Amino acid sequence: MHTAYIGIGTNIEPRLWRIEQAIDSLKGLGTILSVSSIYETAPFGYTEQSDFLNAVVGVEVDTEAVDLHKKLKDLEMTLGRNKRERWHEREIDFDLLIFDEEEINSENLTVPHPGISARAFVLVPLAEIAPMLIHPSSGRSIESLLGDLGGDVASAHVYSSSKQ
Ligand code: PH2
Ligand code: MG
Ligand code: MG
Repeated sequence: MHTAYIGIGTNIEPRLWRIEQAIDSLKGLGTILSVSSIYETAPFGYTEQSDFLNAVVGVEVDTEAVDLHKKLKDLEMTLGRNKRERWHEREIDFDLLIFDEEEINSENLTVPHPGISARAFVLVPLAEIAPMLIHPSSGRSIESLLGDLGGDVASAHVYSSSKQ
């Protein structure tokens, strides 16, 4: 068995419905271990777009990371994701953030996800459910990475409790 943390994001209405549907769809991949609250977050990167809803889910799966990544891409299509430019608005986005202690650097997949330590929209929900988790490539806890972000953390606030 493997433990994976998956980031979810959407900034196309109906956002709450989309993110709840996305969280629900992860039940088909394995056992849900933890679900963060849903956060409303300012757009990171390309800022001329609507605010996102983001959450992070911990799951126990019996598939390898590459297969899980493929399943997440398939789920994005099932949930109605349309192709758009990188960084731009999206109906739903799943990101494989962390998979056990694995470090993967292939053409199609980088694990841990390279954006984790710079992004409040990932670290805030991840720290809610797994503050002591060690980020494999840096060897630092999620809580301490979040501490480095300082003021950016204000760009993520709880929008809805997703505890189910
Ligand atoms: N996803 C992006 C780009 N920017 N900003 C926020 N707040 N949340 C996201 O999920 C997000 C983003 C690319 O995947
Ligand atoms: Mg993403
Ligand atoms: Mg993605």
